[in-house]
Amino acid sequence: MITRRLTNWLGVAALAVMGLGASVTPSAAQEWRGWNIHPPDYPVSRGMDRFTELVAQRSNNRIRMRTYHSAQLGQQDEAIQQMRLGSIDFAEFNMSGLNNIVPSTQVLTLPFLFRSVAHQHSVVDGPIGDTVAEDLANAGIVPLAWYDAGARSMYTIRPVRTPADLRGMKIRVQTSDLWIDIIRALGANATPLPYGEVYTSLQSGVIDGAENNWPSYESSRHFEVARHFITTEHSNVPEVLAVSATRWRRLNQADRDLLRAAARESATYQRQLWAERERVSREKVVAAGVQVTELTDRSPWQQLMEPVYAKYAADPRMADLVRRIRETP
Ligand code: GTR
Repeated sequence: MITRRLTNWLGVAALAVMGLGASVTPSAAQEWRGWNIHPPDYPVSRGMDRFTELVAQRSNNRIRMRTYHSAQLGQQDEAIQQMRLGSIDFAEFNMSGLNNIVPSTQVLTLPFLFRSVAHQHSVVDGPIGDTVAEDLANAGIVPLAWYDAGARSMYTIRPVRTPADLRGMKIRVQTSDLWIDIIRALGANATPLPYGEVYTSLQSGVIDGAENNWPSYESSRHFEVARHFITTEHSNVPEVLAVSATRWRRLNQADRDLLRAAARESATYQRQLWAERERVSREKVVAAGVQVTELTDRSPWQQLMEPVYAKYAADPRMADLVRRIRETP
């Protein structure tokens, strides 16, 4: 990589010396590198592709971006660090991986908080979303638009019908203290692991289950190894399409507006794709023989979350955000 970059630079320098540089200089050296954890056909990936196409078109190819799908640039924790350092230029992140770095993201992760997709959209697209976005920007990650990630549910290698069935099970979580506490409050043991290690960890018995939305459960093929899914829908944690503060600082206002508008349009598209993909993924895994337990009464699960709220929504700023979310129509 370094060698190739050096060659590009040397090539550009040589052409410039020869007086031919003007038309070639900006391109290769300025391609933005984007991180994405999902495979190319996933709604997030297609949303990101739409974003980069719109930016290329509207900037007449002045801003050229390339998204590396399928975690080609590493797992989430590394990508977050690289974004903050400016070695990744843009990315799409779930809030969970940011919980330990930017506390206000915890509010959007809290269990059983959003009443519906529409409620979540009013929260993230409004002043509360802007507050969290500002905190993220101060941490080096500048959000441009909120993407959907649906409701997360539990899936396990043995059937689970009540929280008591989870007792003693090892459940994978993302790197987030809040997630560790959620799983503990349910009586299970939380095991933080990168997404890319969940499949083999289920297979080898390192963990007994994990939790995610239908599209991730299906596209990661976790359903092949954890055959029991219960619709706990315990968290509707959203995701953001963001650029690194390093890049953002160098943009003028017109380019910032261009990027924001393209990101918002891509989010509208991603949200449409999301709703459809949730249905299709569910159908696919059911057809593949997954046992689905449809949970109608979530109150026993919800009651167990009291200590989580006591810990994470105690701070006055957090308590205020939670109150405002509840009051958002
Ligand atoms: C997915 C989400 C990813 C990542 C993953 C995980 O649903 O889109 O960003 O958070 O879950 O569980 O690691």
